[in-house]
Amino acid sequence: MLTLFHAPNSRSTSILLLIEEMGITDRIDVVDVTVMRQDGSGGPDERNPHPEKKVPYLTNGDDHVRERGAIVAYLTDMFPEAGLGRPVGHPQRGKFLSWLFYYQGVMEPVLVLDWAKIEHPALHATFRDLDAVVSCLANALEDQPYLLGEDYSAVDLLLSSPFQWLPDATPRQPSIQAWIKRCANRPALTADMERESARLQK
Ligand SMILES: N[C@@H](CCC(=O)N[C@@H](CS)C(=O)NCC(=O)O)C(=O)O
Repeated sequence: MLTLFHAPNSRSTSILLLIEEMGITDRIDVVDVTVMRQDGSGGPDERNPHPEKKVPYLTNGDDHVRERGAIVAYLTDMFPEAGLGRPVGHPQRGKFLSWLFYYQGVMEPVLVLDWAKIEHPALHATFRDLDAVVSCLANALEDQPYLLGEDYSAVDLLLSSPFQWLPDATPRQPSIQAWIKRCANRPALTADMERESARLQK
């Protein structure tokens, strides 16, 4: 059985949203855990098997998956019929994986460094900067509504997620703003928020 270790209003919320989008809520057991929050509240939860007590963390029997990009790849590969991934053999498999790894390896570090106002030539040489991330998104969205073309996919969900949380970080480019809005207007997002608030009230 698949189990997702989740903390409300955190990075694992995007995985909850993915599960909702994929229509696989009945295939995954969600366990709410506490995590150490950046404001000092919360704390590590003994029930969370993540080696650093972070979320999200997905287990499948003895196997486990950490990092959202990996969890997205794992679930979309496991449930290809949901249509949100690009399985092995699909002509967009490379683009799909590239966006997932770009998010994890470049985009999120750049967003955090920019938010923390940290600059260094070595960081720039490795990751470039926010302008480069914004151009990368703008180029992809120049003549198509979603990162992979006409259809929404799990990479749209993951790469738009930081802007749902940090609206102030939203780039000014109209194509990016329209894309973020399209991703935010998904019915699954409303359903996901309702589920999340129901869990919080329990
Ligand atoms: N790179 C990881 C980041 C996971 C992460 O940092 N999650 C935060 C919640 S937003 C967490 O669990 N923090 C608790 C801690 O640092 O102890 C991913 O994208 O999955």
